[in-house]
Amino acid sequence: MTAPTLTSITDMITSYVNSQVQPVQAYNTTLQQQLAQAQSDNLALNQQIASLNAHIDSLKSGQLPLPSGWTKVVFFDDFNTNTVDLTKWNVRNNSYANNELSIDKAANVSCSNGNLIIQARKETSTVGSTTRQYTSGYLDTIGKESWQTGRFEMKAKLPLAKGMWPAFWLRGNQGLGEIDIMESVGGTGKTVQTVHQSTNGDMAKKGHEDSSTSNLGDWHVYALEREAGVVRWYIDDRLVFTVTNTDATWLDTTFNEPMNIRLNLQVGGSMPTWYGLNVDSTTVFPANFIIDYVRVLSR
Ligand SMILES: [Ca+2]
Repeated sequence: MTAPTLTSITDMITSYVNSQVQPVQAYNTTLQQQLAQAQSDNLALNQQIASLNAHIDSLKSGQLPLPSGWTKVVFFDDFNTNTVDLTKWNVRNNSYANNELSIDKAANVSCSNGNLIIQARKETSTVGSTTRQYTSGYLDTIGKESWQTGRFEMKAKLPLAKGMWPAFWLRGNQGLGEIDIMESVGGTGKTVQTVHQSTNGDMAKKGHEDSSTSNLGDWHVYALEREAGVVRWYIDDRLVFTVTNTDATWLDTTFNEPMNIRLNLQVGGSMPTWYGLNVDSTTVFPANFIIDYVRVLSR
């Protein structure tokens, strides 16, 4: 037997030490990576907490968060009242249009649990020589408040019953231009966004049909931004349609005046018929168009 040399003993010790140290170093590296990940996660969580706290503060103060670039609330109705605020809205009673099958009644417009409810009912109603089999509701801000530019928002649940025609729209105070922020026909699963040069006759229009929003019976925010030279439509902050004065040379001349807000629910009529989804015996009544809030923002 050969006696171990000093060199071989040193090699053995070095090898042994390395075998012990290397796993520790590897473990240390893993720990450093986990620490870095934890610090990153912590940073992200803190950012989320800060964002949620800001949201809670805004809710406590009665203000919804403002979208980027919009700094002032110039109109807001959260419908936290027992009845419709008549300083903000006109509620139509016994009005009707030729392109629908309902008569608008003030009794079909109410506030409950912080929401505005426009209810379509199957009931006979007569105004003058006109008798119809359905009633519904219509509000507007005519003569109260109007705006030429701004961001117009509504958070709402749409009625999905066949033949329902809820709408959130704008009309010029004097002219015949119309901007439909949101129209929908129950049963289509779609919303429609349109700007009309005129509602009288067959004049120009630009429109879009959006089918990318799932379950229109749940809460969604429908918004429209009108500024010089452009109109933008949003659903839940997703830009769905834009019209500029290059697309529509008549845009700025048509909407060169303040516009009032219209909110209504029609039963049957021209648009449901166009979709082949007019109201019929299978339509379930009552049907509710439920609105959490309406607001107008300025830059
Ligand atoms: Ca509300």
